[in-house]
Amino acid sequence: MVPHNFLALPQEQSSLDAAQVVLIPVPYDSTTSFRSGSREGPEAIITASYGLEDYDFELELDVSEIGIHTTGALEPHMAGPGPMTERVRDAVTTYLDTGRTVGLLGGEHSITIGSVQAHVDAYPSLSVLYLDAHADLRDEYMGTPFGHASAARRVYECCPISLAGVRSLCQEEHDFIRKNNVPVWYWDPNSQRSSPEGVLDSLSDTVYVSVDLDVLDPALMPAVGTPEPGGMNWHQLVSLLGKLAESRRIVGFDVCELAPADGPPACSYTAAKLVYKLVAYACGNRQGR
Ligand SMILES: [Mn+2]
Repeated sequence: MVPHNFLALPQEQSSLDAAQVVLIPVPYDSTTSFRSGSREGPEAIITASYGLEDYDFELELDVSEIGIHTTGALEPHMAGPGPMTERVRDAVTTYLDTGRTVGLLGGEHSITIGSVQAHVDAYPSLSVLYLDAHADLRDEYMGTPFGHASAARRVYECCPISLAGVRSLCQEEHDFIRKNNVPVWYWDPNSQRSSPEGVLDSLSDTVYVSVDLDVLDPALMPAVGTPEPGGMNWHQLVSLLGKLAESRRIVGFDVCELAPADGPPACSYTAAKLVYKLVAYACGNRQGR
């Protein structure tokens, strides 16, 4: 029988004792506005990961040797997004306290809030690289301040945040960015408004990476709740993360918003590969690379 965990690893590489990285599946999509379905994301990522090669050709590293423990799925809190944020924060804190690197498998993007809160407690100098087609800077949306459209705004309140890949904004968000000088790399290849260097330079040495898969172009990643045309391609995303890992320590991450029913199976595989890359960039250095 195939072990049911990320990369289908044997016990020697997937037990908590053996693992440097803990992945927490968070099948939650209560506040998604346009299309739901990201509650199916974590399971699709884990299943797709069975087909990944353990060896990473780019990094010349066997990612399975890092040791990856996949926890049981975090149960959605039915009292609403506020209590759910607390639940995520508590779960992440539990594993940070054991010295592990924690990654979340989403689930909608609101799960980032509790995870970043937990990481700020553990790493007071944390900053966040937030990759998303949308700015997610609304103070509240549809009656809650803890929804997916406000995730970056709540993060901004607890540590410095830099956005990349943004190509859709409301007026309130655009004003907020200008007023507060939030570093943003707008995804508009013809624009002189911003650059990747500006965004990377603005980050502290200890970085949490949050990925909304809609940062990718919908031709590559249609399986998201709010697809937005004209996004990054795979190599642009991965090389940005690679550049980040060269100069900063990635201490935690999440990959959110995969709604597998909205796209072909390749999307789940792409999401799984991104998780795998983040595991490698976060912990690969400690393997003596
Ligand atoms: Mn988002």
